[in-house]
Amino acid sequence: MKKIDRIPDTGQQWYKDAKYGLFIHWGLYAILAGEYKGQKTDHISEWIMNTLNIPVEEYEKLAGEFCSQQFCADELVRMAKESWGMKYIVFTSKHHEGFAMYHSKCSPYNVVDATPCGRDILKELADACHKYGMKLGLYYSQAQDWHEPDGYMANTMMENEKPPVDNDAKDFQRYLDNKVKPQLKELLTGYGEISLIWFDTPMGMTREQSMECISLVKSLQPDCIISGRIGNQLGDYMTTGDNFIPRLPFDGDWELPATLNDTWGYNKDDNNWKEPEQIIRTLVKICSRGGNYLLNVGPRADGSIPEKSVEILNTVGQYLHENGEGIYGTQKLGIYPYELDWGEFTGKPHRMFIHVFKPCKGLGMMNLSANVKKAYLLRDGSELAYKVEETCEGDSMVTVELPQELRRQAYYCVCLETEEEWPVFEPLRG
Ligand code: H79
Repeated sequence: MKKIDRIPDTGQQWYKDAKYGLFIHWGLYAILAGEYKGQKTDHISEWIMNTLNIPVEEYEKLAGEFCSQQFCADELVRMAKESWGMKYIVFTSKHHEGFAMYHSKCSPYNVVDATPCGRDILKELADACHKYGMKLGLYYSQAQDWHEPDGYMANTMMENEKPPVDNDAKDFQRYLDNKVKPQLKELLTGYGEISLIWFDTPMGMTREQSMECISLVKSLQPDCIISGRIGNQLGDYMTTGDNFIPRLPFDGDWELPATLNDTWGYNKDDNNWKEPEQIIRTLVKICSRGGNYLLNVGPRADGSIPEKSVEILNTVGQYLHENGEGIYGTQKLGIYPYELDWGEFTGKPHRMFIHVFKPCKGLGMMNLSANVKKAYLLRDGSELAYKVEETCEGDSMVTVELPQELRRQAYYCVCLETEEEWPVFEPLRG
């Protein structure tokens, strides 16, 4: 595929400043929790219908078991905002399985009409987001729909047999006109302000078909951001590969969608949780390269959030509570020319933030050229001594000195106030 160079821009300051959001993957797959008729899936759990070849008529029956009695949108949104420090939420309104997690009038395969509890989950979530001033985005699988014969990857499956999917033989446009567009219209007219639509896996969609979705969204809510995965490079920002971190700063708006374990939807057997420290380092790396981190939780079928997810996110939230000034609203700096195993940098005009991940004797930054006015520990404002010098080899060098007790610590942030708007990282020279 040939890619054109273009700097993606959402034009939305809230998105550029947000840095950290909550992805929620919740659908019928949560009922199976990674296992169907005694068989466990090796893959991401929301793909179980496809990977274990479950026929549509069988999978549909799950809706009759969906009970969301533990789900409390108010509590979840409050926790995401206050404890976890997240600035936006993206919720799966319809994943590849084709099931709408809101009251759709154009498909009875939805959480109100097809389940015993009949609650409009999206309505509850949207109300809570609007109450707490949390930006709300909706994941919508526009190309894959395994419930509709004309959706990509939908099979007419026979027991224990999986014919290869011939996506080309489908009338994809018919599905787009009859389900996608009417549902997008419902989502953008029935739930108040929607700040982002998170399209995914465009597959064979043509440029015209991607444009049709975009035009519809923008005609209903002009400020609504379109994710990179609408396809044909027409998104408002660049979406990285799932769980892939760009090595270098990227020009333009971008976002990394990521998991806390190895699945998006709930899987009862997946305990491969990342450490909170790893999440913090990833968040800082992403900020240092100019992006946003969209981090996932997969609620259980009853709507409860796995305790381990809560624990990890709470710990990350504490870092943000103390050091958020060095995360939210920050921008990428230039490319620092040396490997640093102890930290990463983020910036705001006249302020450079040094996030420290390891116990250090002092913070020495070779090839950093800046007129430093002040250095202080971000969490309490206590001033730190520093030296600005030139090495014997003629390179610039800034060193922040650390008091004894800080030398033993990790996961703190130091702010350098500089005369210059942006510090200069001098390139290596021969
Ligand atoms: O919503 C999450 C994923 O379900 C969705 N994007 C994120 C945000 C996604 N859709 N497709 N993919 C990710 C790529 C998936 C590829 C695989 Fe598979 C699914 C690898 C293993 C399971 C398909 C089935 C390819 C091999 C088996």
